[in-house]
Amino acid sequence: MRGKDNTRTAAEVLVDQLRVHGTRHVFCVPGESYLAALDALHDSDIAVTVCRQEGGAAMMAEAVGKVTGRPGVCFVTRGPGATNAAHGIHIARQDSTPLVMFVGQVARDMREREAFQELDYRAVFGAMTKWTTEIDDPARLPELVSRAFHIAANGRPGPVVVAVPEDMLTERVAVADAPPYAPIETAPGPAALEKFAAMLAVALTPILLLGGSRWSQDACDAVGRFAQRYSLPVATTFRRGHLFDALSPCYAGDLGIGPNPKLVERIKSADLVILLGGRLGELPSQSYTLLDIPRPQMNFVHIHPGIEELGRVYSPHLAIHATPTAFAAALENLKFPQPPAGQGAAANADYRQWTDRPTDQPGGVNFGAVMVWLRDNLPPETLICNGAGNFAAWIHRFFRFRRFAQHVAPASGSMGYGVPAAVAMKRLYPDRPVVCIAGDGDFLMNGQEFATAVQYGTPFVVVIADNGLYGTIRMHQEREYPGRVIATALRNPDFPAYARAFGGFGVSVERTADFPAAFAAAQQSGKPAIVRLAIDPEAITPVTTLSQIRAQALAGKGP
Ligand SMILES: Cc1ncc(C[n+]2csc(CCOP(=O)(O)OP(=O)(O)O)c2C)c(N)n1
Ligand SMILES: [Mg+2]
Repeated sequence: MRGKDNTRTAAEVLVDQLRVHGTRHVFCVPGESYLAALDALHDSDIAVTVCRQEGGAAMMAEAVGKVTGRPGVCFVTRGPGATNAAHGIHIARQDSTPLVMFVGQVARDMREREAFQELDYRAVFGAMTKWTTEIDDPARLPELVSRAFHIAANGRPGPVVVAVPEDMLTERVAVADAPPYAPIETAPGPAALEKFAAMLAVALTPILLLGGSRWSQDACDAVGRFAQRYSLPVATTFRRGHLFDALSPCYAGDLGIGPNPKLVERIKSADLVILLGGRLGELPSQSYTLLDIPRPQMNFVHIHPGIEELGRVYSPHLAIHATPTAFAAALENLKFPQPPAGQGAAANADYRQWTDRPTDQPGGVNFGAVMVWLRDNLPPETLICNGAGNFAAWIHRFFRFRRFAQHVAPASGSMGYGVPAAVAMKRLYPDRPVVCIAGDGDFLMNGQEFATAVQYGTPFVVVIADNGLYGTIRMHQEREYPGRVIATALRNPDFPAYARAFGGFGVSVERTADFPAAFAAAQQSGKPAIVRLAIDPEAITPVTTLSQIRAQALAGKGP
């Protein structure tokens, strides 16, 4: 509260800046290092979600940043809190997500003594963030928090860490609020657009790859219209399936782990590859084998909002420094000297053949059939959240994303993301259905946030593909060291009982045919729910079994 002398505590100034910049949600684990900030939140209209582990809190904030394009915000305490939260910071970095994390710091007069839980945040987070700072002077809070939001959200978005010493937060100061930050759009210039149109006009086998952040539903729609107008094949890169309507007649499929070999061939033999928004990192580039480095073998156009990404790995024939939102808007008015040859339908036929029907699988539950049931029965406003593991291969192959930000999952391949993301989505959009799809390993990495879901009465369904394995790693292990199993088997808890112990709903499914009823019961419970699927460990990918991988590896190794 402002005093008669027009002063506020630094903590109040800080929380007022969050409001100015449009923050609606804060995720936290409390600490004595930032009690004053918590107290300032007490009287604000910002919704606070108290979590069970800072990794969960940071991932929730990251998920908010991912779907809104505005910085997600979390608060954590010093040393152990901040290092727990590093998991979410790394995801924001790799996924280009705007995130601002505030860390309580020891009092200013104790610094440099290695006081209780003291860390040098600039040193610890320097390599992981776009910017890390510590605010000593409460009068500079409006300036520096404004800078944090601008840096996190603009160019290639990413994480910012702001340390706030405990004693600084309680100082009183008379200072004016900053104006709200606004996203800065970088638009393509006329010369670049002309060159782009000329390259596309003469291309015989062009393909458009979508990725990265700084998208919106409008931008996705504009790209969709453009692609259809010219029957241009469009693929989405790893974990960015939501950037293109999978029912579009131009959709060429998901370019991530285990993609359709025909899609890989189509890209390799394309005479023009247009990469809009993404970086084409290790996973979508198939371990950097798709495009030659530094000069791709085909004509290559790279459009990215971060100037530092253009020419970083690939030296493009045409580099355009623009946000996907601004570039998509420019596409609406783009005129071609002649329409390019359209192969959208052929690419889409390949995609449909790859994904229409689930593959055969060993065991009672066919996870592909479950995914096909979910895609056919969930309304398009459903948000799908997941972390990492082989189970996600079935999502990428069989689910069909229809809307922007419908898929909330880490391109960084980080386990443990699905449950926190689902909590965050349900806090943000209480009226939208949310489904978390998890592996048994993946789920327990942040399964404690199931308690947060129960605490806030945020019902969503977690579908756990329980194969009793860190399956991804077992798969690699069998390939590299066939038969020499170590550290990849899991003895799991009774997942439905776990759900019930937390105050949720739980059910186990042993046969594919029982899934629809179990899922319906989970939804109808009105509680956070777990549907545990008994997955045969042999069903390691949609196309191969563990035994086949082992046999192939043994055959290849020789005596
Ligand atoms: C935080 C984190 N730790 C470790 C890994 C390495 N890793 C990738 S997948 C995986 C196993 C996933 O197991 P599970 O969730 O059960 O899925 P499955 O592969 O069995 O389907 C591991 C350990 C990772 N990606 N992220
Ligand atoms: Mg598993």
